[in-house]
Amino acid sequence: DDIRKALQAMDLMKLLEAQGNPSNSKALGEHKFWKTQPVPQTEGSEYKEGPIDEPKTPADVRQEPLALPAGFVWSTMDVKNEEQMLEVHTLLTENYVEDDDAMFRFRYTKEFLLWALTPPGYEEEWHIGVRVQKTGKLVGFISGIKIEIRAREKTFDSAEINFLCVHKKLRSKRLAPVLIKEVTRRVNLTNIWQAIYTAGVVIPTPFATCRYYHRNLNPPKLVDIGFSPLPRGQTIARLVRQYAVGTATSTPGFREMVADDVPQVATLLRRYLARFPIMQTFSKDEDVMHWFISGLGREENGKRVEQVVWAYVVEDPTTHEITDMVSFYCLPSTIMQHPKHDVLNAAYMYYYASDVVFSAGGSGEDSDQHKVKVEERLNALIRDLMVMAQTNGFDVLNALTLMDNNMFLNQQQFGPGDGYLVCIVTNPDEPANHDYLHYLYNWSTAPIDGGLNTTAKR
Ligand code: MYA
Repeated sequence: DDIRKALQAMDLMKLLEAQGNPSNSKALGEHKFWKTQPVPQTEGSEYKEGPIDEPKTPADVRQEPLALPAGFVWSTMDVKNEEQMLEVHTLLTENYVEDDDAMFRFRYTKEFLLWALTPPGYEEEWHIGVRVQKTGKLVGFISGIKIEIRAREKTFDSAEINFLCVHKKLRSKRLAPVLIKEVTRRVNLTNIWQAIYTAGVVIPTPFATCRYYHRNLNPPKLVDIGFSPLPRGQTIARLVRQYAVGTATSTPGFREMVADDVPQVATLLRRYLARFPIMQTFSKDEDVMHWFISGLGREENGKRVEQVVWAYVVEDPTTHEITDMVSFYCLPSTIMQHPKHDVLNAAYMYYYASDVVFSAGGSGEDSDQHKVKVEERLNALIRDLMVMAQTNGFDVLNALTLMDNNMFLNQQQFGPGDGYLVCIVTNPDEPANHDYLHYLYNWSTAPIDGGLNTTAKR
C-alpha cells in the first residue's frame, strides 16, 4: 500500500530529473537522461583521450542530496552491518538482473556483496539505498567503489558503479537517473570525476562490447533446466563424455593461491595487464590481497564464511617462482519455476596472468611459435581451472570475450551465449540478444575492437 501511495507521488520524478540539468527540459529524443551526461554521445565521433567535462572542484558540487519524490528517503547502507546487508541482499535477490525469458536471476551471495563492496579505501557513502519513508522498506540501490584505471596512456582514480537496482514495482518511473545522479554527486565530492561500469543495455556509448561464453561442466543439469539444448541425435551420456574434464590438474606446481603469494602475483598481474588498453591497475598489493585472498572461504566466530573467489597459481617446482595465476568467482543464479533445481552454480572467469607472454619465442614476440606457446599455456591453465570448478561443484564456467580469452574459448568448448547471462545457443552464428557492454563516465577513449583486451570486472 505504501509503495502504491508513494507511486502516486512519482509523477514528480519527471520534474526532478531536470534538476541541475537545464538542458534536459529540451531533451525529448532518445536517452533523455543519458544525452545530458558527460559520456561520448555518438559512436564514431572523434575521441580525444581524456575527460569530457570542464574541470571542477568538490566546492562546485551540489552539497545536499538530490530530492526524492514524496514518500521516499535516501539511506546510506552500511554493508558491514548484518541487518543492512540482508536488506541489500534481499532487494537484489528479488529484483536484480534477469534474462529476457525470466528463467534465471542473479543471486549474489552476501559474502560476494561484502567482497565486491568493501575493497581497500571503499566509501560507505557510495552505497546508496532508497527507502519507502513510512515502512523503511529498501526499494532502490546503487553502489560505487574506488578503483584506479589506466586507459591507454593515462591513469586516474575512478569509481566502479555496480548493483543499480530498482524494485520491480517501481520500474520505469525515472528513479534510476536520480540514483545515478546521487552517486555521481557523492563521488564528485571526493574529487573523483570518472567512473567505469558495465551493463546489458545499450546507452551512450560503450567503449567495448563483449559476449558471454559458457563452458558446460554439468550436462545433465544444464539440459534439464533449459540452459543448454540437447542437440538432435545427441545423448546425455555422450554430452557427459564430451565435456568431461577429469579430476586431477596437470600443470606441475598448480596450487591454490595463498596470502604469501600476493607480492609476486601482484607484479605478474600488473605486467600482464599492462598489455591491454584499458585495465584496473592493481597498483597496491593490498588490492591484490583483497580481490584474490579475502574472498577465500573460512571459519569466522564459529560460522562458515562462504568462498567467493577461487584463485590458483603455478609455482615453478625448481625456482619456486610464480609463473602463472588464474581465478574465477562464484555467482549463482536463481532458477525460476523449475520443479527440481533452484540454483545454477555458475563460476565466472576472473583475472589470470602468465609469464609465458614475455618469453622469447622463435624470432620475436609475435612469431607463430610464440603464439603457439602462449596458446598452449593458457589452454593448460584453463583446463586446470575447469577441473577445480567442476570439483568444487560448479555447473558452468562463464567467460567474456575479453583479455586473451579468444585463445582458449573454442578449444576448451565454451559456447556463445544468447544473452549476457544465460543459455548456450543452438546456432552460434545467431547474433546475441544482449551483449555485455563496458562504459566510462566523463572519459572519452577510442572503442576497443570486438571487446577484446579490456579489463575484467566483477
Ligand atoms: S548494470 C545492472 C543494472 N541493474 C539491473 O539490470 C537490475 C534489474 N533492473 C532494474 O533494477 C531497473 O530496470 C534499473 C533501471 C534500475 C536498471 N545503466 O528509472 P528508469 C537508464 C545505466 O525509468 P528502470 C549496473 O549496475 C535508461 O537508459 N542506465 O528505468 C551498472 C533510461 O535513461 P535514458 C540505465 O528500468 C549501472 C533511464 O535509466 C540502465 O525503472 C551503471 C530509465 O530510468 C543501466 N543498467 O530502472 C549506472 N538501465 O532515457 C551508470 C536503465 O537516457 C553509472 N538505464 O535512456 C554512471 C556513472 C556514475 C558515477 C560517476 C562518478 C564520476
